[in-house]
Amino acid sequence: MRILLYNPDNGVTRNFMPHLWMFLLQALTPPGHEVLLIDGNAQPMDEAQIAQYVRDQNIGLVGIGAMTRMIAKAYRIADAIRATGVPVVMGGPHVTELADEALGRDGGPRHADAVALGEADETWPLIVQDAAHGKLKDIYAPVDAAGKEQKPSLKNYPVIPWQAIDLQQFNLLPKIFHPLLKDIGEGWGTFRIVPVESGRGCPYGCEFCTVTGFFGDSIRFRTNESVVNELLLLKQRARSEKGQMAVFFIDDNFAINVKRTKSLLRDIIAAKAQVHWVAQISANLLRDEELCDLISASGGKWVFIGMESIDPANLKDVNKGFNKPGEYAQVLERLAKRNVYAITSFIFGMDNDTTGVAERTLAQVRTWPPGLPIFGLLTPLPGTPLYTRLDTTGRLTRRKHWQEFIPFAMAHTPLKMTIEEAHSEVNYGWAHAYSPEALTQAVAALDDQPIGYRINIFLARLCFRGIYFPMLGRLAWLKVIAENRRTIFKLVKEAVFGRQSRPATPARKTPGIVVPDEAVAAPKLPA
Ligand code: B12
Ligand code: SF4
Repeated sequence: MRILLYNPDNGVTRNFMPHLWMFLLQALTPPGHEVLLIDGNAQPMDEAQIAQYVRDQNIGLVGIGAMTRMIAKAYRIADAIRATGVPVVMGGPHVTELADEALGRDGGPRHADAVALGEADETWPLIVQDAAHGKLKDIYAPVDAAGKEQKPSLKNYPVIPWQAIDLQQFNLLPKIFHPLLKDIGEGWGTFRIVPVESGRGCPYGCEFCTVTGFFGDSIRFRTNESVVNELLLLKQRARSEKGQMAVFFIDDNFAINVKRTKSLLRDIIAAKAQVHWVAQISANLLRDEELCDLISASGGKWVFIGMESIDPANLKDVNKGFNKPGEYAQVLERLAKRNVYAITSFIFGMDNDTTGVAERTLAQVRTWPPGLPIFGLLTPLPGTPLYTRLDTTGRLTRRKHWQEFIPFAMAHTPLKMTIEEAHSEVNYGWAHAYSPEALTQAVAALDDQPIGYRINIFLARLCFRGIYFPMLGRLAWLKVIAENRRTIFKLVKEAVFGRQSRPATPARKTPGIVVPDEAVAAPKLPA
């Protein structure tokens, strides 16, 4: 049987990284079947195109995975595929929480023939077998013989055959530049960011987060050996195609067990398996100096930190009181000293937020070492304690917000602001952190760093801008390039001719966030 695994596009950004579930299920598919992968973020397709593809390729089963924000698109695609007579199985966090919605048992239309609840590592082979015999069941749950929920162990994690997988759709560099770039340095013909998991689960139970409910509070790890071998395989692949490979450790909290993380990082160093990597780590775990040393020595370049708010009352409200805003600066300094920087994530629209929260947050961020700040709105995802709290207190304004997904739009009313005010705050954050002036400052503030590093930061900022300001299509990119032409010209000149006179190393100030009176007018929030 030919199986298609499909991930719907998010409609805002192109894919910077493929989704792990597709490769994992491909690796777990029993022999005798062929698995094709399409990530809609890299290969956008509408309903008619996907239906045609399924017919042309003689596909016998389609698997679709989606987060809540992509679920409406996922359902439309599923409907189009089912109309061709090919069965669809859906999985992932959204349908796990709302299986009845996907199966049409809530009074709405049916979108899936079957739903895989929770982690599907052990149920997927059974699903494939049942589909091959035309006997798909409605629901597949990860349970043991006694019907008790069973979380898969990661001790026998499958080998994902990275050396053989077609990754063309995930090259972040345009193909036409391959011949030109492949001979530069160690080779830059391709650049890919690949997701790797070293463990699952997070016991912290933040109120807005799906993870504790979905993966459980039992933490499970792969063996160090299996992770190290995967990194070696990725390095080998990058070398063989004269390109670069970076890794995103997608664990929810990569250092949740600090002892084990240190041991993994030591093994990576010992095996010379270092690649540049990024991981999510909560701020409280980054107090450990030795951990930070090992992060840097093992190739760690960026750490994603869910700071959420600079207001302890907000953090307490969402059960994230272990975050201590008073220590954020210290944590970031500790990383920056080792040339590791942070993607700092903030949520606006929390219950104690009032207007001006974006500027108050930026005022703090400006005092920190450079990083990539990102801003979102408190979103009640189905199945989370936050959803239940807002629903039971009658505060949801769009109970099924995912049915007409709007990026960066609230689905409930915050306590101390209006919805519109919360939207303006998030808009203010992005506009002031990613304006051309802000990007110029970001580059200037790193004047003491090598040119390659500054180009890197500039490109990262351009890409991150696209999380909020849609940058799909060439025209949008051309516009951004034109707006930032001065900084681009400066960097290119320096890369080609070298730096003319090196300024005395400036005291590091936080780049990239322009104070209000210098800032460009904030663009309008997308409707
Ligand atoms: C990596 C990641 C990202 C990446 C996504 C890109 C990528 N290429 O992976 C980035 C950093 C960009 C990202 C962004 C966001 N993310 Co995110 N992300 C994750 C993270 C940490 C890991 C995902 C992963 O690969 N997990 C490992 C794999 C193996 O697990 P899995 O995907 O769940 O797959 C298993 C099962 O679900 C199932 N399964 C999944 N799909 C399918 C399909 C079929 C057919 C079957 C049978 C089974 C199946 O089988 C798999 C194996 O067991 C998860 C948390 C987590 N631990 O999963 C959050 C998570 C998925 N993200 C989440 C959210 C909310 C977001 C954002 C909306 C955050 C924001 N406010 O901006 C954005 C939206 C991004 C966008 N523009 O679309 C939520 C989603 C909750 C929900 N109900 O939708 C999660 C669960 C985290 C959370 N805090 O709750 N994210
Ligand atoms: S620390 Fe992160 S992964 Fe863990 S529950 Fe909180 S938000 Fe979710």
